[in-house]
Amino acid sequence: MSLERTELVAGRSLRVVRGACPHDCPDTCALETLVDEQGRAVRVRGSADHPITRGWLCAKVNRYLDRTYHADRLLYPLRRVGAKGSGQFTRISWDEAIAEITQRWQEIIARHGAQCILPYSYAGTLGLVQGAVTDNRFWHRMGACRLERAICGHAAEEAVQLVLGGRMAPSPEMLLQSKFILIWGSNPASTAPHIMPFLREAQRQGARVVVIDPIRTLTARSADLHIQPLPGTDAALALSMMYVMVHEQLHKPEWIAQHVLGWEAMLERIMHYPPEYAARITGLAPETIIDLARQYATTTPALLRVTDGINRHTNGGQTVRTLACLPALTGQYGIAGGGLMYSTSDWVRWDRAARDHEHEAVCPPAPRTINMNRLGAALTGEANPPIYSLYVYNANPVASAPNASKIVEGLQRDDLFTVVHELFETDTARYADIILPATSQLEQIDVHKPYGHLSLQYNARAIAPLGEARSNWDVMRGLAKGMGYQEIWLQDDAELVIREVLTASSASNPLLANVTLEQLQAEGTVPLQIPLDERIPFAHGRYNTPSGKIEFFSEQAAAKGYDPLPAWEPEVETRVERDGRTATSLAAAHEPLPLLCPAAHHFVSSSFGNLDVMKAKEQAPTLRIHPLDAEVRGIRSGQLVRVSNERGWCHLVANVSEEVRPGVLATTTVWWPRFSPDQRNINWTTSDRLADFNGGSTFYTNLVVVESAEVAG
Ligand SMILES: Nc1nc2c(c(=O)[nH]1)N[C@H]1C(S)=C(S)[C@@H](COP(=O)(O)OP(=O)(O)OC[C@H]3O[C@@H](n4cnc5c(=O)[nH]c(N)nc54)[C@H](O)[C@@H]3O)O[C@H]1N2
Ligand SMILES: Nc1nc2c(c(=O)[nH]1)N[C@H]1C(S)=C(S)[C@@H](COP(=O)(O)OP(=O)(O)OC[C@H]3O[C@@H](n4cnc5c(=O)[nH]c(N)nc54)[C@H](O)[C@@H]3O)O[C@H]1N2
Ligand code: SF4
Ligand SMILES: [Mo]
Repeated sequence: MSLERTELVAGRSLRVVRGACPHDCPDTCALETLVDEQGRAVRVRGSADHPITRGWLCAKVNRYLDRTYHADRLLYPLRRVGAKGSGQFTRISWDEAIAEITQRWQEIIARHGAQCILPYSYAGTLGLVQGAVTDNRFWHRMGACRLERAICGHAAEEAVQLVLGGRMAPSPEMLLQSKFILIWGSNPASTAPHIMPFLREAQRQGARVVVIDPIRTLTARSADLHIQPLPGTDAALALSMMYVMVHEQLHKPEWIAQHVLGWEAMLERIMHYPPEYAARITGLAPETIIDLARQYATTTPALLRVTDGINRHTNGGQTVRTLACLPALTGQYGIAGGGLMYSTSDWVRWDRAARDHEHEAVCPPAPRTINMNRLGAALTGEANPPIYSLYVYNANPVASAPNASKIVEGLQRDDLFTVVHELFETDTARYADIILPATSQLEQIDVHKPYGHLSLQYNARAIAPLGEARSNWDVMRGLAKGMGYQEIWLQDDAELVIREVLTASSASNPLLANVTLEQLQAEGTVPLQIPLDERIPFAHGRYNTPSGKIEFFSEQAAAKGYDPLPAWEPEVETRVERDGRTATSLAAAHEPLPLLCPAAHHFVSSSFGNLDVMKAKEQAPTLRIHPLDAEVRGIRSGQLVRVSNERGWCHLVANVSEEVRPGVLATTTVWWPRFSPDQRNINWTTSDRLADFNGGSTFYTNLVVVESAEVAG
């Protein structure tokens, strides 16, 4: 089959196997793995012929073989022999593991019901089979507790849905058509690196790039202008930009009249945000706001890039909703190089019935749902009846979920039966009763639908599973057998599953027309079938909202109890008063400051956090603090500091730096607790409070006190 080529390297004939990067990253790179005669992968590289990957990989996945062949890979099922969390395990067979797990589950189901079994998973792999299918079929058949997968972009997704009716970002190539690129609370140089060459090229062609971020990120450093507002104030900034546009008549009333619902009501709201007022809230100069509004409104096409970073605040939903309205004021939607670049997820959706089989008569009705942001709370009393078994895969909640001390407390419960399916003995796996070894992406089959561009990517198996590692779906198949579930859709292998979902999905979506498993296997990369004139989102002027228009005013929002209009609300934890009074005053040493904990350049959440080479590049779990704030607290670079609040504390290494604006702190996400001072990371301080929209996470609404650890002891 042409899905495997060979290549002669130093006299050796190596197989070239096509794959997909499985990580939570909008780039979904096309991989090529070179495999030697012994079946060992010797190199992983980016495909040269992929329109976005273009022959290179990021700093993390370039070292994917270090991850795959890491000495710490879990190779066999393990059973706990010491106390929970002690890390003492003994090897068992797969048969023993499956028998023990299914027996415990049968007992729990008989005594308490399947709603007391909670599967917890997120972004280990974004593949169709090893992600979505695994997340649904088996658990629906069991009638297990549902998981609200709200840890990442839930609030933003709902915001974009309310305004535009779907996530229809343009593909990165469209950046080349832009003349003004506004990157707002997004750091693609680290989190979506393959858009950077397009951004550079656009800049060379004369486009202006402006970054709005409280931190001087890698992306901000190469921008033409960097604006640093206080966190959580962006909706006020956007409303004020609209104020300037309206006052200076830079907006397009005819376009708005034709395409927007609720302009009159919105206008009234906008009038509350003159630049002088927004300046006090955002901590910016009024002139900065006026200039930005003028530039944005008078350069066309103007593209606004917003990603999930900015939505992780208690007001994150309304913030993203307000930002999504901005392009409409000057008619940027529907033109090449203009509009909103959030996510491409809704160009194509997998057929849900084929993917999940939730509709099957054998599946019990949906029981309760638990929001993953509340994991710790759920394990320590919030769930009633209690959770008696937790099955973790594709996730590392002790490192990556908020309010981690609660999670650890829950995981120590004697009456909780915890199974963790993992490649490594993570801080979460340490608390397992049974650990199951997982395959890496090179050892499994899958297909990937990206959220940052418009090509499907097949992932062929490049090497045999290491040790006794099994893929997520293969474990589900084994557990289904162990539970006595007979359904064929719980036994199909990965290829059959892909074929079934593709067939059903292409029947209802012309963009997938004629895409077959064979084509994916032969070509690796298969672009969605989008005619040229349909590549510009919303060029037809139709929006998938109830009114068919861009909705500034939203009945749907009102029905959910939200403000029917976009708005700025202060965060729940903040130094910013509604009238902006105290926003920019220097905080006294004992006063708390807002702490941001965005993505690290060399980790993906906690993934890669156990590779020495990545740890070395990230250096240490640092706290960036502005010289003015450091001085008040007597803190110098390199010393250990303690950050704390009512939820918890952790130690970080101070980095006194002008990369953060005064009054704002920053660390990076996330160090493994076990590689951190005191075995705890920043999530010992982050909040499990839910965002304003859709149960979203609020990692970045986090006030902490900072003190020298030498004083605090
Ligand atoms: N290298 C790397 N790549 C990743 C990841 C990773 O961990 N590492 N994670 C992946 C995942 S899971 C996701 S969801 C995406 C996230 O991709 P991004 O959204 O780009 O990532 P973040 O770093 O979370 O946030 C982006 C920026 O938002 C800024 N920000 C936070 N709050 C505010 C605010 O209130 N106002 C403004 N203006 N800016 C704010 C932060 O300072 C940060 O620089 O990246 C993916 N890619
Ligand atoms: N402080 C702070 N915390 C954050 C964030 C933040 O900005 N700040 N960002 C949040 C965001 S945006 C996200 S998306 C979440 C992500 O949270 P998680 O989804 O928990 O991500 P990771 O911590 O990377 O854990 C993924 C785990 O899956 C495992 N894995 C990989 N492939 C497979 C596989 O095929 N099978 C199995 N069984 N396991 C596999 C990996 O080894 C890894 O340990 O983190 C959140 N946490
Ligand atoms: S993490 Fe992102 S940039 Fe890196 S290889 Fe994967 S898809 Fe590409
Ligand atoms: Mo995420």
